[in-house]
Amino acid sequence: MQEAWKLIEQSTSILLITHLNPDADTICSALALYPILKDMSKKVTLFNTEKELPIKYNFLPNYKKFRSKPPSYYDLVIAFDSGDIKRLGVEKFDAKIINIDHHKSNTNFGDINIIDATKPSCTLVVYDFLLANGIKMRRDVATCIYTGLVSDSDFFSYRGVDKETFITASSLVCAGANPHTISTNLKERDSLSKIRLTSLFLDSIELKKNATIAVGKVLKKDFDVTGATNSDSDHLVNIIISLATVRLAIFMRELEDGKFKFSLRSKGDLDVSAIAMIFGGGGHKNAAGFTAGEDILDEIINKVDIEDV
Ligand SMILES: [Mn+2]
Repeated sequence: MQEAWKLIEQSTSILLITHLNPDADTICSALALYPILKDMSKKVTLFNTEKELPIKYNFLPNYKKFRSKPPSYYDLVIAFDSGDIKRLGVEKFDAKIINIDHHKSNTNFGDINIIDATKPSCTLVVYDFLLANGIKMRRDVATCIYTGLVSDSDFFSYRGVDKETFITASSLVCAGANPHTISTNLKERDSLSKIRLTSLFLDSIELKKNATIAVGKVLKKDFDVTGATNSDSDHLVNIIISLATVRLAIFMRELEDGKFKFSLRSKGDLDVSAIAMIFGGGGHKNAAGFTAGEDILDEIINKVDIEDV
């Protein structure tokens, strides 16, 4: 962490890069570091390859400063919440990379890698990074770190949330993060399009292997009909893992090229990041994803060994 800080101090123009289909965690990790680097008089670009970012995060400080084009010159890249370099949507960088993440499957693609798979969010790795380098917590930074935390842990419910998490959350609230405001912004700003997409998804659900596996999907045309955006489908996999008998949930979203983005969720010891890695993806033990053709669905269902419930 000190080495990475030194690298930041030596740099003049820094690219903060977030992953494809950005979620609150990747966005908030970059936004947490942004004002700190600006205070150090660095030139800083908040970057995501996507032209239109999810509107629901626009309550976050500096969110509108995100750009979809990198500057012509930068001498340091900091990547957030991305298990591999591919997920950033950029082939190659002409500068050193600091890789900050919490995915167990991280490929250590950076020149410096700050990976802590015990953390429930990447923003908490950023939190440790700031504290390790003597940065005092402040309201705008705490708001971003707290938002990434509650979003990625589904409000303190996933694996990796422990005593330490609550101590950190408490210090973030002390620094000015407002749990109610953040929660309202994350949970109560949905579009009707999202609810209509959810309805189409519910009709697609199928149960397999004695109802231990649930599969549901949304097609390109479902987005066209409802007007929903990609991020409007982020919650769908959680609906099917909520079924009592289900131990593996498979959500499929059709992409422009006809392939599918697979999102997997599991309960207990079933390690879905291992499954995702077979197909070139990655993630966490109970939440992972990858991209592939529809035909590999049967392969997963046949391969996965789930004893009868
Ligand atoms: Mn994350």
